[in-house]
Amino acid sequence: MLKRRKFLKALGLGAAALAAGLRWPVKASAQTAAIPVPEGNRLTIPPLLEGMEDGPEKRFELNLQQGETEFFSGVKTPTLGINGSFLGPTLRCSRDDLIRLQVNNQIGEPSTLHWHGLHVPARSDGGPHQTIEHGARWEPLIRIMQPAATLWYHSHMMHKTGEQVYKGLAGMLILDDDVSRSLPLPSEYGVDDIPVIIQDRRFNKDGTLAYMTIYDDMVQGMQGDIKMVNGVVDPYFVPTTTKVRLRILNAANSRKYMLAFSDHRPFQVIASDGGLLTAPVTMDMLMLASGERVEIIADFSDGQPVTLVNVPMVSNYQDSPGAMSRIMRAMGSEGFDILRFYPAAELRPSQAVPEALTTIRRRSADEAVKTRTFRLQMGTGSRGGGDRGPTTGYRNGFGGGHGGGDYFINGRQMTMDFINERVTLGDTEIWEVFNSSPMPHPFHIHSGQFQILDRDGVAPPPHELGFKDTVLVKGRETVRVIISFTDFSDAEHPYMYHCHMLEHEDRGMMGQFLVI
Ligand SMILES: [Cu+2]
Repeated sequence: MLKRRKFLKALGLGAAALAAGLRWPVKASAQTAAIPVPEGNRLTIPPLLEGMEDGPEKRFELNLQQGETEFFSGVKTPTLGINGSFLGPTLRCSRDDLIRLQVNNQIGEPSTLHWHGLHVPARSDGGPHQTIEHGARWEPLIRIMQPAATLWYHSHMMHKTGEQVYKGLAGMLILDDDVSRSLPLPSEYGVDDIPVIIQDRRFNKDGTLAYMTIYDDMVQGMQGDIKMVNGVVDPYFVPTTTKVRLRILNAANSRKYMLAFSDHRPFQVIASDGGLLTAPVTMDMLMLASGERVEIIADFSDGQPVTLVNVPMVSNYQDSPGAMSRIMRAMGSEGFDILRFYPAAELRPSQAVPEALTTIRRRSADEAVKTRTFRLQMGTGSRGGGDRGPTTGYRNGFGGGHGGGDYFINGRQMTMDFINERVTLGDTEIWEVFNSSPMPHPFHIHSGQFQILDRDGVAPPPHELGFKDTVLVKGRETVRVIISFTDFSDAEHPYMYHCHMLEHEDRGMMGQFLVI
């Protein structure tokens, strides 16, 4: 039996913290009132895999496997993992490295492994066309050609990405370079340089993971009541240094997180998806959508316990009959704890965060030779009509409105045999992404990193001025990004672009492009 009490406790803690005005209630013990007793489960750090030197190559052995994971003590949940039962090791390598990734599939069904954010030839990208059958091995050889960054890897199996990632096929990929190594940033993995992989899950009463069991899952993607970091439910971390670098990855299937510390303490954002920003940006709240990463420096020098929380947001979506209004009004409205910090009694002093981090040349719109437009569409029912497609609405039993259950880009759903766009090698282009639906969609482009030009004509905020591979496009918003297709020509293997809410991707909100 699942320990229901534990579930409720995990939720109750969040509610309590928020009721107290986003302040973590310090727990007093009988002996020393000042020292709080850690509650919950110690955060586990994914093992670090730096590759086996093999001549000019570094070899990484990655086994996709089935397993069982004890998210709750005494309850075994069937899961998938890479070299383990749930999630995978953190892969770490450097610019100019030649890495050989030996991926073996033992999960009992076909899968793929995509290197999210990595600038690689399309045939090595691990997208839906690089299927690895059960029992087979896939072995791309990749030259690292980009700056230091926090990237990740995950299943990208056609129609099954959501389910396979949900079960555990994901992990972090860290790139270093001379710039990142020269900076006095916290960089001791697992000590003051911490992967924070945020996900949420829902469980059945028998302890199995619940996937796509209610109507809302299809509309807003999978969202769970149980929040976890690095696969640990109700986690805490004990900082031993005054500053800690958190490499935060939103690896949730669809949930967006509005991140903040429970006492509103500021933090410094030092990197976005594609690597370091030019300078740290001080913030106290930050939105991270599925697929996005951010590196922040958190300061624990006051020795006080504090919690990384999700801040509840109040929706201004119109209150009207129908599922879309209900879902939109509820979306993001729940506050909860993500990761609690209990600083050690003695903290080793960290160096000050440098005022300058790296150099980034901002591109201007007039460098682009072409603008492509992408219209993100949620299927509507037969009441809607228009360009929303034939497979939605009443006929599928999902009613009308925007929540038809199928998703489109420019009126098409992704099919494996249709190339949507053809790009000329060497070109710089503007991709203008318009979200015709009320729901925000994180838009991800494979092949490399881009820069955000503007949102509805307005320049992005400072923490979005660096390189990105995933950008949140809010309801009815138009986001323009500028991207160069510099290196890999291939007339046969396409790259993908898609919504990173994985259930939207699996249900059609994806397309393919060739670079020729
Ligand atoms: Cu979407």
